[in-house]
Amino acid sequence: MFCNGDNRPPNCGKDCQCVHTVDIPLNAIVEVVLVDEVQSPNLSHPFHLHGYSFHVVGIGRSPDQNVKKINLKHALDLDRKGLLHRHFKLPPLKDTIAVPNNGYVILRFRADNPGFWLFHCHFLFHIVIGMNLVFHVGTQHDLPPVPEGFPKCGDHLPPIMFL
Ligand SMILES: [Cu+2]
Repeated sequence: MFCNGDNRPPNCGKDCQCVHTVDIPLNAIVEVVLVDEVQSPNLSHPFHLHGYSFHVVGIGRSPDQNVKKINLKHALDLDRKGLLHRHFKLPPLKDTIAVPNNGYVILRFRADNPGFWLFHCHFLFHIVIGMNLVFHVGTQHDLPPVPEGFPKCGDHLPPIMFL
């Protein structure tokens, strides 16, 4: 079952388990804003993207000293006020970035590599509780053809022996 923040499978229930996918058109410019809403002291989630390097155009904590804990709503409010700054002069190119504890990070990349790409926190104990999703870039039509002789499901099963 596939899902995302706006769509859950019907009758999936409270503990819904589904593959979180975000569909992205091929060659789109993608901006991702990660916000650390559930702060643990001294823990910054190292987010890793497969298939791409991304530009880190923004990183930081809330400039509002009265805000003790950042959340998505606060980050969006800051962005509407122009207070989530983006730096476009030589932004570092990375495939992993630590989201600052009680902070945010803003990434951008051009989606020019079609396929299904995992985007996840690199702590295994966070992967298993769902801190990951799949960027689905392009369509099946955009994928290169499968090489001739490429193994298929079942190719590596041992032969059934008849006595
Ligand atoms: Cu994490």
